Amino acid sequence: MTLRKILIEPDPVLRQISKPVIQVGDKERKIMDDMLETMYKANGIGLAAIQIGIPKRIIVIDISKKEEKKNPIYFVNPVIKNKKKELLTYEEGCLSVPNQFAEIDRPIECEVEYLDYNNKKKNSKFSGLLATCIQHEMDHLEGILFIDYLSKLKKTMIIKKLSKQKDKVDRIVV
Ligand code: GNR
Ligand code: NI
Repeated sequence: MTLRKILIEPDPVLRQISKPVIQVGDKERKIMDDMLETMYKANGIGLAAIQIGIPKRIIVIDISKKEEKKNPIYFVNPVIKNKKKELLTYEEGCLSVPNQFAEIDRPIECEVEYLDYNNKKKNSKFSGLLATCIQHEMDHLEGILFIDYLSKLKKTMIIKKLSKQKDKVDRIVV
């Protein structure tokens, strides 16, 4: 497994639309292994492949707590088949939008069709934090970040802050 670098907004790659995977094979499994390692290291509960610069429709999620057994879920080519009208408000964060948080409303439950780690077709229902997380990750596949749901002013302020931090880091590196 290889630790990958997580792209940070504003990075145009994060705005790309990810492409479907034809079949889940060893190449895709290696990407999922790397994504999971990278996500755990960053203390995240989900990661989309585009966040490590790979524009494929691949997501990994693990919402298990530190003291619990790890419980990774792998999603390839996920499609939402059904979602509840009822919404859940959750304070979201994103590894590509570091240290910024905002309350976002999303359907409290959703049914998702996807391919798993072994290329098996699955159809499962998810609710609560898991449903929120899946929808957050599926937005990444379309180049959407949670800050896109905020007011223009809030979004602009966050992007400005992140750009400044990035400038600083770049200067140190150079
Ligand atoms: O680690 C993460 N936490 C989180 C919290 C609330 C809603 C969504 C998330 S996903 C995020 C990791 C991430 O950026 N995934 O794309
Ligand atoms: Ni994210």
